[in-house]
Amino acid sequence: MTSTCRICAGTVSLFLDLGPQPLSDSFLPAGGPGAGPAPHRYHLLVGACDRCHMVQLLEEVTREDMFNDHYPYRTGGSALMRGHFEDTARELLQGELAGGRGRQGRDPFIVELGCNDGTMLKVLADAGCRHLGVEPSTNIAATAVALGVEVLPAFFDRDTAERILADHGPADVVYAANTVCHIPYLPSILAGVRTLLTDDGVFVFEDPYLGDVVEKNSFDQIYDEHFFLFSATTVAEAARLHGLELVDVRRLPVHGGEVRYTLARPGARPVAAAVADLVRQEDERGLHAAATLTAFADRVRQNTGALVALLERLRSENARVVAYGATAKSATVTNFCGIGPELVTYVVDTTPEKQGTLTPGVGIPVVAPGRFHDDYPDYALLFAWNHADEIIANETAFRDSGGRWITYVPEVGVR
Ligand code: DWN
Ligand code: SAH
Ligand code: ZN
Repeated sequence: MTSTCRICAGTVSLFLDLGPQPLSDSFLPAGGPGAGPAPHRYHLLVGACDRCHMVQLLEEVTREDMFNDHYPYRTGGSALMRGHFEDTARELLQGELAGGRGRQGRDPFIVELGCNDGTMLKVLADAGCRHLGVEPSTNIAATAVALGVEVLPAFFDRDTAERILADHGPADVVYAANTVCHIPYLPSILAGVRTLLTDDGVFVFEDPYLGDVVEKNSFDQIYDEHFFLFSATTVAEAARLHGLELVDVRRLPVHGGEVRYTLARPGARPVAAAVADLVRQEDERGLHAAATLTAFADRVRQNTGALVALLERLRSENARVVAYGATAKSATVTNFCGIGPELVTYVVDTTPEKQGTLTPGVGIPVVAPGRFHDDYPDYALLFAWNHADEIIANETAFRDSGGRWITYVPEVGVR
């Protein structure tokens, strides 16, 4: 099975079939008319381009079906991510957005794509920095606005960039976290960035790193919203094909391992040695070799098989098993493995919008942490494995009561 590459029009060949899936963030109310878990809607097929090597989905979900007036994810739901974005904002304020000589006295301007609840831009707004968030999920955008962040409720693309340029002038920085990989029409984003950036401006974005996903077997980073899985090799090529240059990369520990990419106009910035270093590392480990991706797909099937076997054994022993973190990622795991309420009684989540709903597809009830605290189960399957340190530190009484965490990244284990 193949599709056409969104970056270079080469042929994308399938290497991993994760089956029919619901939209990963389509939580539906547990009661009332039309209630029930969101049905399967698309086929989660993962492939790589034979020409530019970009890893991408073969089937796209319409953007308005994913990002709308009831998008449930809030960046600020994790202390780790709040800290990460506060650090990012401060680093930008001291670096690219510092006024004065480097900017020839201009009043610096930053545009954030997918600003979500404003966690990052609030720091810049409080510092008096000229900014604009672009956020199509209007319910979450309203939270950012309430914090004093300026938001354009729209999908960023080439046309939106023209509007922003006309209304605000050019941007010194376009920044995006966990957003660029969500956008199948990436060439339009890169065209928009070329429209919007000053001559020496930068496009900085961070997304889950293919290198970490393969190494840690974190296959649940793949779902409808994550259309691309980037590497230094493929981002460098995408930039080159679409009139920009990859000038820096930095690995980040958040969300199980990401890379922050910096793009600029060709020749406008020196290219950091880190770019060639990471590309060389990817070459040396054969990250884009067909054999590597096939071996990854084999490991996904093995590990998911081991997870289902463990949950079935625990059920046969009458152990009480729940899950923790109603993540978008977990839609991939539960629907691929067929893990429903018969194996996992409920899933705990702190997000008010998710509580009282059923998880997409398999329909596991989402409950507030109180239910967990009132009557600790025997096991909790950690869907929010990327927040393990924070969650386990906050839930020490669960372990003290004899409870155990089940993890499946990088391997299935009980701790
Ligand atoms: O890329 C994306 C990332 C940034 O966020 C989006 N496409 C969608 C979303 O993905 P996710 O849902 O897999 O993200 P998280 O950050 O792994 O979600 C954590 C979930 O766990 C949230 O629903 C909040 C919840 N949580 C909790 O209940 N207790 C989180 C923490 C830290 C906690 O202590
Ligand atoms: N930046 C935040 C949110 C990531 S979730 C963080 O890292 O936590 C992805 C966000 O991208 C959602 O809020 C979604 O509404 C937004 N998004 C999706 N397509 C977009 C587009 N074309 N332009 C701007 N934002 C977009
Ligand atoms: Zn390609």
